[in-house]
Amino acid sequence: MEFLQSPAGIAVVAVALLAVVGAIIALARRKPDWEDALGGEEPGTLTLPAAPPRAPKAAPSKVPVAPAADGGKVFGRLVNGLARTKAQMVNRVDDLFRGRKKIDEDLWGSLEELLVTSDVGIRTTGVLLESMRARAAREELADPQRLRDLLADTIRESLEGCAGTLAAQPSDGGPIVIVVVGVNGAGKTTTIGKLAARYKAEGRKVIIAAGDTFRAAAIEQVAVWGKRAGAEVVRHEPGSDPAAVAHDAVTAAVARGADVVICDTAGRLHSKTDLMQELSKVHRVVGKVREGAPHEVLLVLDSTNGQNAIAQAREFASAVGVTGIALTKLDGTAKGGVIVAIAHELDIPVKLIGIGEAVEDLRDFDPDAFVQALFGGDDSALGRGGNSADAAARDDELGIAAEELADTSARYQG
Ligand SMILES: Nc1nc2c(ncn2[C@@H]2O[C@H](COP(=O)(O)OP(=O)(O)O)[C@@H](O)[C@H]2O)c(=O)[nH]1
Ligand SMILES: [Mg+2]
Repeated sequence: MEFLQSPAGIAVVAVALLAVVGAIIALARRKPDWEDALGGEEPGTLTLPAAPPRAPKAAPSKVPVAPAADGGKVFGRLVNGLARTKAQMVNRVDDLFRGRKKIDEDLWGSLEELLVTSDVGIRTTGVLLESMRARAAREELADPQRLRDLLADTIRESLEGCAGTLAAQPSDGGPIVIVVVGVNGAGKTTTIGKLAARYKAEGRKVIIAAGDTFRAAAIEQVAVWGKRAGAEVVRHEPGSDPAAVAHDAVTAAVARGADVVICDTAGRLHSKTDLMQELSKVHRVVGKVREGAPHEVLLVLDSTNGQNAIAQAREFASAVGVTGIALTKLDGTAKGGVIVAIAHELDIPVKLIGIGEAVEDLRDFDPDAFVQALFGGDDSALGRGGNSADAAARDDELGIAAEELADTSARYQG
């Protein structure tokens, strides 16, 4: 104690105290490692570092992860658009497999019935099931739940085989000529409008030929879409020769350096023979104006027609060479399973799908996204109403009176 009261002792205690305080300060100021990783904000303003990613719980399913670059919005619309088909097909498959203990003939039979009644069609269902049975046997599958993945895989494989993309811009620098065909009401004009808007957004100059001259309202409908998309419309009087309209549109496109010509056509004439003759004339005439045209003959099929769409496709394909299919109105139907039949039974690639009435509802057909939207687990988008329901709001945004378009469309339909 005497030592502590001596000057030397006081000095030693003071130094010792300073050392301890210094060490405490140094410790307090040291940044934790994660703070360095986050870029070293001031302590106190930091939120806790994110928990490390969890390891996947189960073996990853082969169903691909939803593309989420845009926060899943685009994919969400696809899920929403396919909700009815999902309910008809996939939710019933889930009900079928639930509680089943083994894969037996009864299960295969029920699955067959379910697919046939989902517009997959008898023949295509047969092919799908044959392939599934072979794989189930090869992989010695015993759990019915595994058949769900197998069904998704088998459907994806068949869809991959039929997916295609629109013809590329011709390398000679001239316009690409697209002729759009299909029965009345299939969605030709709407698809043309959406397509024109898409090309336009890519910075291309678009001309639309109002080639359904059979009815005045059809020409007006094209004019409305042309205005909406920012595309020039070439039109003649109602009742005039559609081949002449197409001729003038392609001539104008070549002369003015346009990039894309899209020709609308009639879907119904006095007779089917008349219609097919008219379409082949359009085909010949655009080929005369521009060598190699049409570069694309797009057949628009209405998915709500289910199996009938297949019969229509066969007729058009045999009369005019169809190079691609646009399958519309998938949002309004439980019959989307027809796309699997189209893949199997027609030798024509599906290039576009329509999942609603808004411009963004025309999509390149992506089999992976399609199968994910049907078989994926996220039902959050369901029940929010169809894609058509909120199309009107966007129509306003585009500066087009929704009534104007609906009215023209209705008159044309009527
Ligand atoms: N819900 C929905 N409606 C569509 C789609 N495509 C077209 N339609 C509607 O189908 C109707 C007929 O379309 P339209 O383009 O006039 O058919 P067209 O006779 O072949 O030219 C119109 O009311 C369109 O808005 C789609 O993908 N989804
Ligand atoms: Mg039309």
